[in-house]
Amino acid sequence: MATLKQRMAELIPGMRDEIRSLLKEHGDKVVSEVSLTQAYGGMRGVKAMVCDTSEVPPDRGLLVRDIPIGELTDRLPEEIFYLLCVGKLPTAEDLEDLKADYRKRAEVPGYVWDVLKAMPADSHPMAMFDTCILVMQRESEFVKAYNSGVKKTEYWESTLEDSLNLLAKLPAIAAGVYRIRFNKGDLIDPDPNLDWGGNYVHMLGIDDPTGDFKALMRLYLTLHCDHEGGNVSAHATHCIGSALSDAYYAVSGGLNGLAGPLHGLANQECLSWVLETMEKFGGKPTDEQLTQFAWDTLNSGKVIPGYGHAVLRVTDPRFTAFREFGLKHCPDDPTFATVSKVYDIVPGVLKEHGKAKNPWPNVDAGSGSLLYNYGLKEFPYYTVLFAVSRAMGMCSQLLVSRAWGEAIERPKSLTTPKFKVLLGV
Ligand code: CMX
Repeated sequence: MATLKQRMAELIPGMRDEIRSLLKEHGDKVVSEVSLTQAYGGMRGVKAMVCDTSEVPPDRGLLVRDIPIGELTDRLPEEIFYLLCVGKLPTAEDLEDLKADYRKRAEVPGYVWDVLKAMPADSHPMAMFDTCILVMQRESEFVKAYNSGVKKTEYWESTLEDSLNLLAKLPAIAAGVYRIRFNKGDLIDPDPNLDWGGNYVHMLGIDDPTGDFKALMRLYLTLHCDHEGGNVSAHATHCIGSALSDAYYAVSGGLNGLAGPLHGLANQECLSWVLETMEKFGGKPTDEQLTQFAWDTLNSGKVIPGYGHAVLRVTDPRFTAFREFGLKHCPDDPTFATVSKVYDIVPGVLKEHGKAKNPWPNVDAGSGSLLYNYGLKEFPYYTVLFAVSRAMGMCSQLLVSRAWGEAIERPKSLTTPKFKVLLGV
């Protein structure tokens, strides 16, 4: 832990100076204009927030600290979190240090299991997961530091403590949600010899004779790590954190946004859509059957899950990474083959439909079929996997914002009559 903290401590003064002088010299320059359509349309494209951990150029997809996500697929999640926070991949020594640090912090307080077991049996796994995070808010080191009056310039240190304490526990909590919610038997103890992602797979308890499921999960945890600052979950985390709420409040709040069907829940919806086509047509549908099914979905006023994106305008490189994994490990699996067929057909249908600005698949289009193939069949659980990974992005963004001392968020809203007055109509 000393290492990640030391590296951040070395970087933060320079980062603060850079932002301070940028604001001093250019603070009144205009970086974005807002149209009425944008004000009513989810602020799409308005450049009004900062995120230094990652970026999503529409024609390239996710860059984590300028590195294309496709070049990071062999990395461990620990390396990704380090990269998000520090801007560079860790050395072998730094990596070992972070792994050991996670191990020390991994024990989940007993009351978390009590709360989980007391929740209604039909609770959504995301509601269970978010509740576990929220209930641990009493552990916050930031709150203790804030109440004891530490200086604003030191807020990031206790935020790092909270982030590490929280992230270290997420694999056990997420695995516990799976086992309790889907009646899989007793909780499985962590294996002190395994890394963060490896332990998650171990504690889920899914049979993995070839080790391919573990490889898939490692890929999954890497690919979902972050996606710049304006998506619902990142923005919600950011907004909550700007009030100096601690990481437990901010991350659980952000994950509640991830649980929406237009965001992270799309992976559950997408697999269910794919399985529906297979059930209806007795296996992999033909081109004509799938085209008709896609049109039926659109004509009933629904979206095709896993397709479209608010920022991306090309096939999501994270979808490509999952597709390459499937082509290598399970090309003949019927669900994966149907996902491939959907990829052949749906972009053409969406183009003809003419509404979606991006007819290409996003990250949620293919991941479910792979999980399903390896025996993780409870698809309401899929967004929890997304959440475990995305918590790394949320924590790193919170940490960086707190380190440079961002202001509380407070954009100005207007009533519809006031907008009319403003526009002179
Ligand atoms: N199927 C049908 N219609 C779609 C569509 C899709 N996959 N994607 C966009 N559209 C529609 C929108 O609903 C919108 O219609 P209205 O004008 O009637 O409201 C129109 O096309 C224009 O939308 P857009 O500007 O292209 O897309 P948005 O930025 O508004 O929305 C997103 C982006 C992701 C919410 C949307 O593409 C969508 O609903 N996709 C399906 C759900 C999904 O896969 N979400 C996961 C995204 C990744 C993630 O966050 O995890």
